[in-house]
Amino acid sequence: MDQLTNIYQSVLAGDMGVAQEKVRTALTVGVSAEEILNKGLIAAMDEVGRLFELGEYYVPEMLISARAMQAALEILKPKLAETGVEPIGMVIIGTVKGDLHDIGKNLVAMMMEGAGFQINDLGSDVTAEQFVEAVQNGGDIVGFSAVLTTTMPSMEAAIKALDTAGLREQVKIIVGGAPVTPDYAQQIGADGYAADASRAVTLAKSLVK
Ligand code: B1M
Repeated sequence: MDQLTNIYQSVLAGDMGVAQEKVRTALTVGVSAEEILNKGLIAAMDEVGRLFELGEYYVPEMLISARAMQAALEILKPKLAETGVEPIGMVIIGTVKGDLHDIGKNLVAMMMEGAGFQINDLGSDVTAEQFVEAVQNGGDIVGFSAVLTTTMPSMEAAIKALDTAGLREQVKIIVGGAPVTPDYAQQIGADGYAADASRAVTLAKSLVK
């Protein structure tokens, strides 16, 4: 089995220790962090989602695969966040209310950090009030992540809360997550949408210029 297949299989099996070991090995033999991320880790999570839809995986299997992915990401983090530059802006980021999916959000935060942004990561299941409170303490960009179709409206609620608090014009708002689209972003009054973590970085940089 090649390096990427090993990583893919370990996440699918939910084996944290093996996933970390395989990522370390792949890095040692020169596989790039981007390839490990996209062809190993994210590909495995897509397969987990497919197996869940087929009824072959249940929530516990999704959870242990997610833990293996998070553990593997910790090994990749120094590579993804390699930087030496001064902070170029502060990003407040969180997965919105009702949504516990934090892997994509963590990835966006990691790559933003790598690009030189200071990060205030509020975690997952973040309420509109928590976003408002964070913006009151400073920030240039607010990033909302939603992975469930049912939690997308929480993004709009948070934008409305920032508006009501008189803070909307102080920050740029970017949104993302698997079910989110550019049209939806525009409809709820966000300043931008990004399909993945590296596009989120490009977008954030363009917004702080
Ligand atoms: Co859940 N889950 N889950 N789950 N889960 C999905 C999302 C699902 C698509 C699976 C499926 O049916 N195929 C489905 C959602 C269906 C829908 O809404 N359309 C689903 C469901 C139904 C559920 C539950 C309701 C299941 C249940 O309880 N019956 C439940 C909901 C819990 C809740 O949140 N309230 C649930 C629970 C869970 C776990 C807790 C077990 C676990 C999450 C653990 C964790 O995150 N710590 C989990 C997992 C792991 C998944 C899958 C398998 C993987 C998600 C993931 O991490 N993907 C997922 C299936 C899938 O995605 N294929 C699934 C990898 C990650 C890198 O991708 O998050 O999309 P993603 O992030 C991407 C982009 O979207 C983008 O960048 C990232 C890549 O670079 N992006 C941004 C994300 N945020 C961004 C923000 C930005 C910009 C870009 O700017 C700010």
